[in-house]
Amino acid sequence: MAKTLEKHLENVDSELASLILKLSSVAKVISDELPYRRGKADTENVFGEVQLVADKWADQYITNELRESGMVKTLVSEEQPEIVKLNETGTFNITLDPLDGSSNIESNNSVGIIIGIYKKDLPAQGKDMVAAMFILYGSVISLVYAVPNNVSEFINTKRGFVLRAENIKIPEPGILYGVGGLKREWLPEFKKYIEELEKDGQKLRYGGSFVGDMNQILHYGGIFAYPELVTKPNGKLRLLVESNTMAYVIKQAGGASSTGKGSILEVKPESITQRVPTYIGNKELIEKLETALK
Ligand code: AHM
Ligand code: MG
Repeated sequence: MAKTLEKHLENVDSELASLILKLSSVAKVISDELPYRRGKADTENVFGEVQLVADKWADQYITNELRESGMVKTLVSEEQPEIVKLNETGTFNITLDPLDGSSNIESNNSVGIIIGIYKKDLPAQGKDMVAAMFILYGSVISLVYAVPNNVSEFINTKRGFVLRAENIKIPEPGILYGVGGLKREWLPEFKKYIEELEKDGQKLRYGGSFVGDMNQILHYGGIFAYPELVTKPNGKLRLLVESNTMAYVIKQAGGASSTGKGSILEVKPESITQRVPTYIGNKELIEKLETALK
């Protein structure tokens, strides 16, 4: 019988294991609540995006659960303008996208939760993360967690989260690409790079949910990008709560990330709301991309 998440976590530091388990139960509650929280809230987040009832509720729910757990010192969330102080004696600092891809709720495509786990004070560099995880609400609920050089995936069953794969490595060669942003706003050299991938037989798959789109890259290989755009030189995705976390997961699976000018994980954050052009995938494709953008 497949190992449960609890059993699997016996291999990691016990405090980290407790935090991941806590987040796994939080994720199930959120999935149970989503059918009832699909409307628009009358507020915007710090990025000027209209919040959904689900975004706000998930953010508050996770924040409260983490506060009560006592394990977390501070939290940076996509839905909150400042660093949130939770517990002075907590071991971890967390970055959170409480409901990524929430514009997919209307059409019932995938959404998820993205969590970066640090011991250093935030904002820190992505390379300082001690672990990362994401939960994907797809045809099943899956949970992926990454610690140095090891990425494991679990699916939610009647027995709770059970192991689907461990020591996951991004397949070589990758077969997919997924790119956000208006195509007419891509830089000409990036357009050319994508045309070359197409010539090599790579197939387009873009779902509009970072967590879902990255999970495809983890399983099939390829490259995901929310690139530099003519009108938005830093693209859309947020360094702390989105790009770093997925860049960390893919790195532990043998892949790489880039802002176009070096690894995302090396960027020194200037603010908690900073955005970065985001390119994540197979190492070879990231190297090719950096050459193409030079
Ligand atoms: P969100 O966290 O508010 O949902 O925004 C981030 C999302 C990502 O999931 C996805 O990669 C991107 O925005 C999609 O943007 P677009 O609608 O421009 O394709
Ligand atoms: Mg997001």
